[in-house]
Amino acid sequence: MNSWSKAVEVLNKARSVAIFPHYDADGDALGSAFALAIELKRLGKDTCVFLDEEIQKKLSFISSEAIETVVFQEGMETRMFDLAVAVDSGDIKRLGKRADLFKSAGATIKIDHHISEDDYADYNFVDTKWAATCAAIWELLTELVGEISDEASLRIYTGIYTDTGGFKHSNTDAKVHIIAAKILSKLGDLSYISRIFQEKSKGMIRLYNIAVSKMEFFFNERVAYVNLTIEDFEKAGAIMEDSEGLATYLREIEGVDTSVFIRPGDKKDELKASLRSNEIVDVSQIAASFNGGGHKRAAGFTYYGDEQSMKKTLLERLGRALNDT
Ligand SMILES: [Mn+2]
Repeated sequence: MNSWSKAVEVLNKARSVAIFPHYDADGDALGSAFALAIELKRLGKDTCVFLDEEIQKKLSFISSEAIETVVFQEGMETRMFDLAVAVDSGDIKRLGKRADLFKSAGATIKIDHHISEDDYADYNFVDTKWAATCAAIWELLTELVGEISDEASLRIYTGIYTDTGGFKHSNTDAKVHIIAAKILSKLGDLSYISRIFQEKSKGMIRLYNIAVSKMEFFFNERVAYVNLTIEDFEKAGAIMEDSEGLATYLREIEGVDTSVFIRPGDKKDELKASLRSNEIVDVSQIAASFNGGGHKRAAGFTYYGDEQSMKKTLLERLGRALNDT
């Protein structure tokens, strides 16, 4: 018995499968969802991907016209599914409005690589050592179908590419290079994927400019902190998506271990914090202390209240984490 045999058994038995990436779906969540959906459809299963919101334009190439994709709305009529699979979603809250729909399926599976205690599915396949959920999906599909299609392979490559920051972050391991090598040997030049993710809108460049002018440093310049307000976004002519990558950018500053990027959330008094670190602070622990989550080197949380009080508490905790080591 290998570790995927139960998942293979449950997937084989199901005739209809609903797939759930987390809300604010990123490359790994969408790559996992569509790679799995494409292969399940190939096996003749009734397959649907449920999302909390429309896919952002940049990531729309990961979706597939061949796959039924539904943006879920409260009260929406949906059919019953034999099986629901959540991908890249550490806890049930990450499924947003779709949590009840997920739980209503005949059986549930979670496949994920975030630090979490929430085993919310009937069958939980979780390993924080997977660089991306797409790396787990590759293993699972290899067991399930043998030869993975080019369409699914492309999506797996994309998820691995995004979660490893283009094979640069500390989670980049031999396994993802082996998977990528197998995919590249089939699909050839995939450099257009890195071009898609490196491309920056003018709004983004103007926003980065404002961010640089607002940077603050703490603890002997080992923490870089930027808070961008609605007014900053307006001044830059930028949309929320344009702030992506900003936390990672701040982490690249010489001498910085941990970067913090704060932006407004969707609701009033809601703040979204993104944390990145190089080698000292375990930002997943800091994020967890604010009811957030993530990985050791990349995590985030949502805060309700004013920025100054959040900043005070956050800096105290970061200071402690830096001195503890
Ligand atoms: Mn992921």
